[in-house]
Amino acid sequence: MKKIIVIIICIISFQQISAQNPLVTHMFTADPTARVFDGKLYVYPSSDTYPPAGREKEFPRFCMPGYHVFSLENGATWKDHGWILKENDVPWGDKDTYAMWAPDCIKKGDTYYYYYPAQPKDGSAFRRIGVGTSKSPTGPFKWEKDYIKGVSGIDPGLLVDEDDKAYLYYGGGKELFVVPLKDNMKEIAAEPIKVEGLPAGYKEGSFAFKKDGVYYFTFAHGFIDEGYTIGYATSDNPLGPFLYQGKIMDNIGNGTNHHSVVKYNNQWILFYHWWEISGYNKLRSMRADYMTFKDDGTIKKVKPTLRGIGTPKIGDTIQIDRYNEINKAKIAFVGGENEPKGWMVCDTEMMGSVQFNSVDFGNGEATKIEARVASGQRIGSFEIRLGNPTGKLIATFPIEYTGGWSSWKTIETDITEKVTGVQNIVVVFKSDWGSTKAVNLNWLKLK
Ligand code: FUB
Repeated sequence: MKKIIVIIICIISFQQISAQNPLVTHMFTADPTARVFDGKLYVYPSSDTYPPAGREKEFPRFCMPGYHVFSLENGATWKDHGWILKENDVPWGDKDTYAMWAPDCIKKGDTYYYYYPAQPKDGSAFRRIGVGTSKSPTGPFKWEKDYIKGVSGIDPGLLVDEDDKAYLYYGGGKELFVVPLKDNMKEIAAEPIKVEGLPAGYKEGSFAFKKDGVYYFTFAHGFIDEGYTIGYATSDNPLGPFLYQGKIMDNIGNGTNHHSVVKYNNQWILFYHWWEISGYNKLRSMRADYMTFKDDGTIKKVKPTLRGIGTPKIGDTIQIDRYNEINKAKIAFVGGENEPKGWMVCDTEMMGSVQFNSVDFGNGEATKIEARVASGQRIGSFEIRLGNPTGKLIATFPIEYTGGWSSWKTIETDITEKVTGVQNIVVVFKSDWGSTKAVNLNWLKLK
């Protein structure tokens, strides 16, 4: 199993990082806390990795070496800014414990405060919470020499209110906690209190935000009969008590689902994690999907999608296998010695189609479209249409033999109509009736 996962990661480690789900494929990322700073979207996840050689038996649990930070560039590409903290650089932390669980980062004034849990070397708790400061959202951070006194637990989630008062939510177990912070953001201003009003059961992943004067306290919640869900409760006070409102996301498979919520470009987004690359729930990958509110302020349950968020523009890779709709076609993970590809659309039957929403054609500058294809036959074509499988035809690719079903080639054709604005595109596969494989398709790109 491990070998397979290693091969997959090697194969995809050269891929362009795109904004479809999972958000990045060159490393395992979990517990994504998303933040918008000065109009730009950042994600602060934890990272999962394999246990170090010889220590495999110690790590049926998570093996988490530290933190990267990512920013969304041009609305469609995640930039990895690299390591901002590794476990052995925690001033107060025990060495080689791989215990860097879910972090958060928040801005107050012109300073960024990064909060993270780690295992303390003084043995005083399972996890303590440390903090570092920076003048940039991507660091470097200056790490405080000691952990925040009076707080022990996991999953720090920060809220800075409109009056500039800051609150730290944290914990994992039957109870979660909240504590106001002093102005310096590094010390507690009162004794922590239990977050009141939450349902029974295991809880973790505290994350709070404010909308229209209402405090939303969101948390991961394990129901005995249902497994791990994301729930939320509301209050008119950041310290509670809260009223449980229901689930934001149902259980999507056994294991954890740590999340955060952010408003970016006037759209609310839920960040969360799953493990589609590894197939193993301790090697996770961060994801994002749009979230909406009902008129009464309650949250509509979010369904996980492959498509995720973001709007590819001219020059961006459109990962068509991260589809909104698929009909008479499938997707599969694919690799090859010289061909890192990730997933592809395959088993494309006659009149099969795959739809990918929100592609930005701008003011109509795109005149050509590229496709990464592999085909073991030469009959037929595939078409690019707008809106639905019979919508306006804007481009046609003849199918050509590329050397086989895993011999990949980039081909190009003209866009025959001027297309503007954000459009949903549909690829329609045409071969002869009875054929179950017109072409394998990896990605598209407007030029
Ligand atoms: O990633 C380790 C732990 O798993 C986090 O702290 C929890 O929220 C859960 O996602």
